[in-house]
Amino acid sequence: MLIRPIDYFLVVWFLLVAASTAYVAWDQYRNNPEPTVMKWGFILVTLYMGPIGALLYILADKEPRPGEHENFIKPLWKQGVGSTIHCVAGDATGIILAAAVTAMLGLPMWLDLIVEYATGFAFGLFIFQSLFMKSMMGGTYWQNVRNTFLPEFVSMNFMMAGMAPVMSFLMMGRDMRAMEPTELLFWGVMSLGVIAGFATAYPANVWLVKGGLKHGLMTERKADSHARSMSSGHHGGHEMKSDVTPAQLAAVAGVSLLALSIGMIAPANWVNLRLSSRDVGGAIMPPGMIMDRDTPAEAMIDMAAVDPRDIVQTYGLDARGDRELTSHIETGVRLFDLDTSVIRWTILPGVSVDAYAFNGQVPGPRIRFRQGDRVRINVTNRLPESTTVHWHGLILPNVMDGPAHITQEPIGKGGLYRYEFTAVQSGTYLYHSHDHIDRQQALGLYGAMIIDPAEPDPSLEADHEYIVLLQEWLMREGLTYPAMPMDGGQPNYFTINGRAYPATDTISMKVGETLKVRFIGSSNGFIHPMHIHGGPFEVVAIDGETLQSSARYRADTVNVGPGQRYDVIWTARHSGKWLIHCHIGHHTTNNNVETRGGGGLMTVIDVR
Ligand SMILES: [Cu+2]
Repeated sequence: MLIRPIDYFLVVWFLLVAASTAYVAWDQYRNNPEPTVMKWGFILVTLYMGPIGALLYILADKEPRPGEHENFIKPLWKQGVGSTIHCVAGDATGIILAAAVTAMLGLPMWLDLIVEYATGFAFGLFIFQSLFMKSMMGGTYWQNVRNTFLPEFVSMNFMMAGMAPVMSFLMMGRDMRAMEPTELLFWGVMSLGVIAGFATAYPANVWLVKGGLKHGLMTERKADSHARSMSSGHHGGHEMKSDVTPAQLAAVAGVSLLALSIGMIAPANWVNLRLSSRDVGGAIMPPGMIMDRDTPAEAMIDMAAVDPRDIVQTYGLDARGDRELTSHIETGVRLFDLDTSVIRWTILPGVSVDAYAFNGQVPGPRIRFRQGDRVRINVTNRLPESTTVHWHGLILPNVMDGPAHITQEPIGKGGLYRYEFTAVQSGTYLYHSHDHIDRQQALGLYGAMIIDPAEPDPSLEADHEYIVLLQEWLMREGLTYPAMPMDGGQPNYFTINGRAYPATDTISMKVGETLKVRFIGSSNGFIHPMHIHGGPFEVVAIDGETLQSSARYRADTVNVGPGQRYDVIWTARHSGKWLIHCHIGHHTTNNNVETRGGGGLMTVIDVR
């Protein structure tokens, strides 16, 4: 599935690659008078470099008019292209094959690079230089290995000096799908890496050809091929006589080694090359996240985008969260069913987030039962990762409490856990994920749990009741990341009951009526000073605990921190539109935009 703009670009790029490669292959075999090894060199390099490979072929090697190839390829820059093509065809093939294999094996990046260098060098030296060129160079295979070792070493070093940083920075960059050979992005990075490697290896190849240490381009005509009549642009024949001194060669080889070291080692200053595709492959990180050389894989996985490919259902504005969950009684136990899955959830017209959801809704369904009830909740996990559920604030047996690895083994993908307890308290509570809580609750795994008192208390009742479940979201470039108080994790959308203003509910009531608002701190890392316009309310319960009448107090703002609950009773004193909203201005915007007077954590009480 195409999930980022780069994916569309890559589809176009690889169509161009296919067309370019087909053209070069067709033209080489139909028209171009040169040895088979060079035909294959250009075909392979065009496979890696696409239109750029085709461009080099046409400008430097394709016979412009019959009989002109010999003269056409003579300029040194073209000979340099031929020599580099030859090097890249062998080296890059080895590097790309090794990269695909090491990624599948899950080797750390630093080891990948070493294996890739060794494989690339081996492919270039033992196959492309020594084996394929043997017939042209004369001599035995091992003589060829000896003769081509140093030129190949220099060329390979410069090529890897260009290719390695491209791979390190992009594979371990924001979009680590680049580490997975099953992703188009991986092959895109390989393409770009080969282009960079070609550019860094080219100057050295020009020098090697000029010095007679490497072959450039050659002409070989079918009619006289049995006579092995060949001509190389720079030298009269394939017998190369080098005028390079040992000191010159040593100096160039030394610098190539330096370039190689920098290309291989320098990126380790910025990216964590100890990680493998198995650790972080496929993760897409939020823009602005600090990722340095010691950022652990777990930190990256924690903050990574929800993979849109995991979404099982998409919901529009007609779907609501916090719907009361139906239950049935079985042998005296009240049974509820919860399941977790990845959904796409609409928070505003035209704005959808990718969420982790209980029962396909954000917030999860409202679980309501009575003090004294025996309750069993079956939780089935359909997330791509493990989870658990914690019943926040409840007095219950330890094994029913939910913290992963502390009171229970996490519920694996497809697994089920039965939570069962007797409700001894009453009031406003919440339930939420307690496995990878930093990530899962911030992506929507929470819901209200309302326990009605065994003995109704009229002083806690009002004409209307409204539950406010708070959450922050981070949505950028069509991907949803768990919002957290971290660099790169700061939220840009805010919801009450899964909707941002102006898509939030409007509460309708009449002058003189009372409204009980249950504020629930279902938010994961942010405190919201929740304020109601039109005069103070009375705080009647905190964290599910009913306040004695002497302890109740009047206020117009309560700081709702993560996990906290405030039950307040507000009286409609005058008609009009009165706001419930968070008093942090940024939390009443949608992606920093105010629509119809605000956004985010705002809802209207319409009093008539
Ligand atoms: Cu707020």
